Amino acid sequence: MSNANASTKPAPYRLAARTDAHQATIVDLGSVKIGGGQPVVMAGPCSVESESQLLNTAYAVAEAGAHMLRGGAFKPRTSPYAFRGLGEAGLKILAKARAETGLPIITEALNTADLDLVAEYTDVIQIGARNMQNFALLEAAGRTGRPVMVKRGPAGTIEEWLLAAEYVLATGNPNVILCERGIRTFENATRNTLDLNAVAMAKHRSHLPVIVDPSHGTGKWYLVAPLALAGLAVGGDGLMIEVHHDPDHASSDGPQSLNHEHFADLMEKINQQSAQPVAREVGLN
Ligand SMILES: [Mn+2]
Repeated sequence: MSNANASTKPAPYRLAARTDAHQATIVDLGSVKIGGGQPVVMAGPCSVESESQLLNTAYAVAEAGAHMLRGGAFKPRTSPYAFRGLGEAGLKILAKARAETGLPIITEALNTADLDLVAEYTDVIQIGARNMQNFALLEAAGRTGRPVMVKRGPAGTIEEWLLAAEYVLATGNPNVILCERGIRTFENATRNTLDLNAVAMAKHRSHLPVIVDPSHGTGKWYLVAPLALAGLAVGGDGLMIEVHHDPDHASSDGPQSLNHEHFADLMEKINQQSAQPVAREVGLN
């Protein structure tokens, strides 16, 4: 990666920076290794709505070959009147789904007051895009000792995103994952603009694994599959995909959620693409 024109100025995110001595972090969850060379697919509904809803989708994504289960119990919503999650009841449902399917879980902690509770149940703590610069939350998440996934804020630069990861690393917690989920641009045909530059750049600048979220990145279910494949082709270590058994009636993010059948189709395409060495060679892993 060295180049005669490369700047020699040290990166401000000294722990997150890729160096000759620190080439790639693997976050090891036992059965799943994030950053280990095989794409890790985290799939599930935007929100945990009920036990039957979550278990239904958990079994479907496990059957299709997903590696982890996602689902929000504490939901940050643009409107205070929108569905804001089931809270601890939702965490209990996620834990039950993990016990039944064997899939490790990832769920968001919205604030420091909920952090210990979330850490008690989850395998990976998600810091949501709107909290990327909530530095108290980043540090507290780091101190739980659980792996932490830091989503890029919709208006966060790549450097600000890596510095957010640095806050977690600086607590002594090495298990940090980055997630690109789209940024706000002038374009309004899609919900956000999935920044694939940032995926390749984060892999270039940092040793941390990078997950790509084409669901929030596009906001349109029919754009999720092409952007998921593109995210892996540019070097992403995995994907976060929203899946719902009945997207038209989802409590949140239905328009960007795949149904079970479309998710199974996507998993087949991912497996075909990953089996082609050329596709992985363009990555920076
Ligand atoms: Mn969502």
